[in-house]
Amino acid sequence: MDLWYTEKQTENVGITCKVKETLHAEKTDFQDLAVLDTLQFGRMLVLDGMVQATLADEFVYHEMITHVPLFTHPRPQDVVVIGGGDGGAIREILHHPSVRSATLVEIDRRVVEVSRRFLPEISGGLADARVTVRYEDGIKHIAGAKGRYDCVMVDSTEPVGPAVGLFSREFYQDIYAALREDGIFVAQTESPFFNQDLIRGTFQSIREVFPIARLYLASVPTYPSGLWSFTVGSRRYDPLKARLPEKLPFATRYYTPAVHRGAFALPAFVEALL
Ligand code: AG3
Repeated sequence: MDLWYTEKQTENVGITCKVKETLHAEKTDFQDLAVLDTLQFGRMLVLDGMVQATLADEFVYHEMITHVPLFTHPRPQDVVVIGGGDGGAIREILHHPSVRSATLVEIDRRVVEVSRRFLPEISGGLADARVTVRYEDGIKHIAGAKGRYDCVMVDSTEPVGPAVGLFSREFYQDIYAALREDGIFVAQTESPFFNQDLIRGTFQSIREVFPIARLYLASVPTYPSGLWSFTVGSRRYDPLKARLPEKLPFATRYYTPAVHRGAFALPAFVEALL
């Protein structure tokens, strides 16, 4: 018998993958959580019916959410990830030699535990001595962390359920305050095809809070529409003017200095949202 999983991405569009095996499924205190083994994309983490990461394409998202801000900042030392319980962003952050602490603030402990068990390729970095995992509300953590971080990354789910507050202007203000005076922040901000109001709204708020606001893009096949956006808010360093190393100090599969620069070249319909 063939087994297929469909994520309904909008009212009228879905992505459907043939499933080899359902490795795990549960209802946590916060959301539905599942790990599927798919034929096309390998193991896949699904939260509330939405694909968060697959072994085949997670490198795009995790390299782009981390290396763009971390190579923009000349010497990032203390980094925090809000959400991101799969550990993919942490894995990439740890490649940066200047980083001395990487804190993961995940509200749902089960996402971390299940990722550790079924997705070690993604979550492996969580065992590193520089990493602290805190199971708490990211909004409260940021509100209580004045001037503590060089970089804040918001690696959230969509703005439904536990992640709603992570897309608010008040939260961006608290992030500004949680950063050192030259700190930089990045958030995943959804699809420019399907989430135009969200992109417009978050960009507007981030621009009101930070002196520098920039949007960039990357191609993630398993996310809605396949084209994904990230928004940077920065207190001093402009990711467009970053002095990037000619040769990276570690191996990557998507991020390169040329991709960094190119990711900020926006198609006209995206530019028009800002
Ligand atoms: N967080 C953003 C995933 C959003 C995908 N949306 C969807 N499938 N409808 C990814 C977290 C990875 N660490």
